[in-house]
Amino acid sequence: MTPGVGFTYHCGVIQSNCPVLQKGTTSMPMSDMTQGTTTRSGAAASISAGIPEPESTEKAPVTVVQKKAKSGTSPVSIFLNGEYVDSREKAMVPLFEHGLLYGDGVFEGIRAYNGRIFRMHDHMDRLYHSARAIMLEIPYPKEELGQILLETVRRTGLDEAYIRLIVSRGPGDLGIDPRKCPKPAVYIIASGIALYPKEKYTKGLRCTIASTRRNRPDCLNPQIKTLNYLNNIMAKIEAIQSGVDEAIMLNEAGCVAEGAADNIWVVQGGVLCTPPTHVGILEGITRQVLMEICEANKIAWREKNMVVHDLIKADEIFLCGTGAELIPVVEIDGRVIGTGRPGPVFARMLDLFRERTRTDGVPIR
Ligand code: PXG
Repeated sequence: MTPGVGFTYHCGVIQSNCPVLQKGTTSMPMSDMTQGTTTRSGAAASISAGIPEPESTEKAPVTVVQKKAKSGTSPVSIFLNGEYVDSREKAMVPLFEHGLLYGDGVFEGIRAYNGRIFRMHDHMDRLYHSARAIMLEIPYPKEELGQILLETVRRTGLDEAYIRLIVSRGPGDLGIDPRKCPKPAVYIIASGIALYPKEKYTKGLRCTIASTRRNRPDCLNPQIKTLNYLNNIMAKIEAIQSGVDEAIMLNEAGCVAEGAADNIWVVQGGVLCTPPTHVGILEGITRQVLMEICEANKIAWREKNMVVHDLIKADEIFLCGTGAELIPVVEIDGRVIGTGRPGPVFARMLDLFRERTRTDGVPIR
């Protein structure tokens, strides 16, 4: 273990928070499970019996809206491996699909703002790089897949949308051998998105440090955006079981890596710090956009190796990702971060980010 970045830096509550070490939390009436995740006592629902529902998707996200829809009730458009489908019910994938059987595939989560696909080329590049890493040949040239993506979103009629682009190994035999899958499959879903509830953006998230460590790059490199999200989901389950909103993950050496599905930024004395890629994180596109915003606005930033104590000492912390956008963190394992309220650096970065999303991107129509 790297000297100075081991468990000794940990704030000491991980083990007690670890759901897999807890006993007696395996059953809960369904009525209690709908209480949400706002209190520690109310969140001890069993994983096997069902994870408490996220808070209502009826609450609007923070983004400026034009034609926007809520997840579940929103128009949906699907590209199902060659044909366009306009309902969830009609969109079926084969049971022998290796994306389902083994998580063998890659994906992107993309957003459209104001009638434009935000950072579309970055997402396409990352998708093709991920596919190359797992030796999966995407059955379309990048330009053509981009056109299919745009057409799928166009068909929703939405100006603000969430897009899931999936390329899987495709149908094959039982058994992991990818050679048994003759044709990779492409699926695209364009619809609305359920974000964190609105008040989380103004009040901030309560987080836990997950005892589940981020995948080691020499086991499954977090830079590859694969369909295999169980590492992250295990961390998310820990957050749910601890009654908080989100999990922060460390790498195997105890360095701060990222959120369960977001990158992390830590404000230290006015400088924005984020872990470097080699710690073992997804090289997030929102993270990249924030670096560009810092450069353009002469805001001090750096990539920095951090441990849990750096989080506890931080002036501000926030997470960023395509789904969550920018969201503040105000508590970690019971420790108040900064003032306990979203800070001025977060507010400024959110403003600058929103400004970019209004104008940046590939037009849908
Ligand atoms: N780290 C991880 C592990 C992610 O999964 C990010 C960082 C942020 O990357 P982008 O490129 O989006 O800035 C992600 C991506 C969801 C969901 O439903 C979120 C992601 C992926 C899949 C689903 O919230 N985040």
